[in-house]
Amino acid sequence: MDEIDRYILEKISKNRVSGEELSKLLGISRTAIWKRIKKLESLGYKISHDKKGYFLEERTEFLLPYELNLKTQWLGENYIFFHTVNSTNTYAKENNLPDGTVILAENQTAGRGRKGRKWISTEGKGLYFSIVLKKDISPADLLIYSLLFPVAVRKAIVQKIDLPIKIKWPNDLYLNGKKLAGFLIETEIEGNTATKLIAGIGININQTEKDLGEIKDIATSLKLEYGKNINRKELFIYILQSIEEEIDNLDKNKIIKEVEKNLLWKGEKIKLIDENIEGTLIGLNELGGIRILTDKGLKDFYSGDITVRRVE
Ligand code: BT5
Repeated sequence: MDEIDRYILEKISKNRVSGEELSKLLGISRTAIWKRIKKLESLGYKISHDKKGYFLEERTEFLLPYELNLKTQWLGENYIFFHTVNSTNTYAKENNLPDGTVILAENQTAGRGRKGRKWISTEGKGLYFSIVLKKDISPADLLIYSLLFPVAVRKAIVQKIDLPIKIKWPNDLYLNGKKLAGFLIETEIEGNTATKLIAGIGININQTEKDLGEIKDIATSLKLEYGKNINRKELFIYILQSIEEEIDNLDKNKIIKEVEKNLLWKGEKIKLIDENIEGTLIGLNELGGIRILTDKGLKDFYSGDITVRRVE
């Protein structure tokens, strides 16, 4: 989208304007105008055309940079939009991007979960994005950073829509027993310190059961639970604000408290698949690890790769 596209959009959003008039105003051919209209349509703008000319009926649903009025200071100052990409995390990994970069895609062809698992992205229905942080993060703070993202995303959503969203340690969001959002935290380590952190965030927003397909029994969306379509642009702007705020005022104890307060399966019997441990989920310890009461006593776990499963 360049200045000419934006000029056309501006014109046809107020009045119906003919191709001839646009062509005169811009000093380009009518064919060039037509091509640009087609391009705008491919970006999701709904444009009608009759004898009198073109008219913008509806703006695009897609989160194009031009459509977003971000309220953040530094997060998303560099904002990269894709209609389709393999994975926003892979893009962030393979490119040297400045601190605070946000990459968003409407569709991912190879969305990733943890440990080679897949993340399913339905075009235009969710929020799939990655955040690049370029700062030195000590090993002790890494867990806090990975808890920060679900805490901030949860906060932003519940402030807009009152829903009982829970945090499944270390970093999934659950709603009414199903997965609403997943987080993939990847780091580049030098020596003992992380120098680059990529937080990949996938949130189901307007998916129907049909959109979720094979995962409909384990996954849900805000629309499915709330019963209404959600304005993704507004919510995304709010989520970035919430994440920026949480990073700017990084408070380890507050983050741990927030997770503890909204912890999924707290007090219930759970299983750590990888560790082959079963016990009662007590809560979080002062470092952000989870505390489990097993038959051998209290045990704490820290690794972000642990998968918690409830024992039925
Ligand atoms: C995650 O992994 O939950 C991390 C997901 C991170 C996705 C974002 S999207 C933007 C960025 N770019 C990427 O390529 N990834 C990040 P994990 O905890 O391993 O969970 C993966 C499991 O969640 C899968 O095996 C499925 O069972 C389930 N799943 C897949 N897609 C889902 C969806 N859309 N909603 C809910 N559950 C899903």
